[in-house]
Amino acid sequence: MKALQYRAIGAPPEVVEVDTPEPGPGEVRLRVTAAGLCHSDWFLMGLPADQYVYGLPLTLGHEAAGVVDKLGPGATGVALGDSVAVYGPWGCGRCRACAQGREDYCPNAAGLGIAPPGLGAPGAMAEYMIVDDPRHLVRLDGLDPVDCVSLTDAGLTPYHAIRSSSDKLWPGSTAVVIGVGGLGHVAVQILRATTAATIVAVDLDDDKLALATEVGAHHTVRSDSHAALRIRELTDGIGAEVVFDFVGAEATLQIAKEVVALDGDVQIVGIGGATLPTGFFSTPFGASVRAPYWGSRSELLEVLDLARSGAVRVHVERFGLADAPEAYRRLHDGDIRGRAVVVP
Ligand code: NAD
Ligand code: 9ON
Ligand code: ZN
Ligand code: ZN
Repeated sequence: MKALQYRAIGAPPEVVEVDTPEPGPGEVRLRVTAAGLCHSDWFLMGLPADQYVYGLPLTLGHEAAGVVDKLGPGATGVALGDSVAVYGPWGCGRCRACAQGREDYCPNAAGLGIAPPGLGAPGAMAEYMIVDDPRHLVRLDGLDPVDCVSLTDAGLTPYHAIRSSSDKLWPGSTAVVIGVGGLGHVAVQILRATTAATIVAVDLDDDKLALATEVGAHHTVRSDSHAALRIRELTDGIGAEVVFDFVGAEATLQIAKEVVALDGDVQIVGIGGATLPTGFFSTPFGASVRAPYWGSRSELLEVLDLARSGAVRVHVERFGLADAPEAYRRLHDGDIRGRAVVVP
C-alpha cells in the first residue's frame, strides 16, 4: 500500500510503498477514508535528532477515519464495513484515567510504549491503518468522514479546553481565541454552540480573521503590539475571562498575560514552546494557566454530536495521498484555510 512517511530527520515527508499491515490479536484494520493534517506534525518534523521520540520511519496522520476492513483474532464490538472515526490519544485502558475515558491523561501509556497513531504508532496517511483496540473507534452514523475526521483532534482538543473553562464563560464574559487555524476555527464554533461568551479572534493573517468572522467570532483583532490594548478596550478594561492560545509562542502568551481577567483562565493549547510564568504580581489575582492535551473519549462523542446538530463544521481543503507533501508545505506556509484532509 501507499503511505506518507517522515523518514529522515529534517527531510520532507514522502509517499512510499509499504506492506499492508495485518491486524494482530484484538486489533482492527481500517481502510482509511480520511486523514487530517495537524500543525503538530510540523512540530515533530522540526525536532533535532536528540529530541525526536516518535520513531523512524513514521507514517503520519493522527486524525483518522476509516471503514472497518479486517478484524484481528478476538476483536469484537465493531463490524466489517462500519464507518468510524479514531480516538487518538490511546491509553492503557485499565487505569483510573482510562476508566473515566480520559485516556489523554493515562499515566501508563508512555511507560508501556503505547503511542497515538501518527505520533509513534503508524498513522492514517496511508491506504490502511491498524487501531489497537475497538474501544478507540466511534461509529460515524451518517457523518461524512472527510468533513468530520478533524473533529478527532482539531475539534476534540479545543472542546476539551473549552469544557474545562466552561464555568468562566457566562453570558457577558469574553473568550479570546488566538490562532484561527485548524483548531482555532473549530474553537470559535464550539464557543458559539456551547457558551454565551463574546468571542474575540486574534490572528496575524487577515484571511484567517475573515474565516473567524464567517464561523461566528464577534470581533477580530490583528495579532500585533496593539492587540492587548484593543482587547482591553473591547472588554471595557476588564479583560477576557478565558484566553485560548492555539499558538503558544512568546508573542501570543504575552497577549494572553496582558488580557486575561482577574480570576480568569489561560489555556495554552499551541505547542509553540513558550511558557507563561504564573505567580503573585506576575499574572492577575486568581488567574489559572493550563496546558491541556487532546481530549477524552466521551468528549469525542460530544463533539461528533455537535457536528450532527449542524453547530460545528470543519472547513476542509481536500488532497489525494500523492498531494499530501504539497498539503504539508501549504500548512507550513500558513496557506491552509481551516484544515487540510488527505483522502487516500
Ligand atoms: P494551524 O497552522 O492550522 O493554525 C495556526 C494559526 O495560528 C494560523 O491561522 C496562523 O496564522 C496563526 N498564528 C501563527 N502565529 C500567530 C501569532 N503570533 N499570533 C496570532 N496567530 C498566529 O495549526 P493547528 O493545526 O490549528 O494547531 C495549532 C496549535 O495547536 C499547534 O501548535 C499544534 O501543534 C497545537 N496542538 C496542540 C494540541 C494539544 O493537545 N495541546 C492538539 C493539537 C494541536
Ligand atoms: O494532537 C496533537 O496534535 C498534539 C497533542 C501532539 C503532541 C505530540 O507531539 O505528542
Ligand atoms: Zn494534532
Ligand atoms: Zn491508562
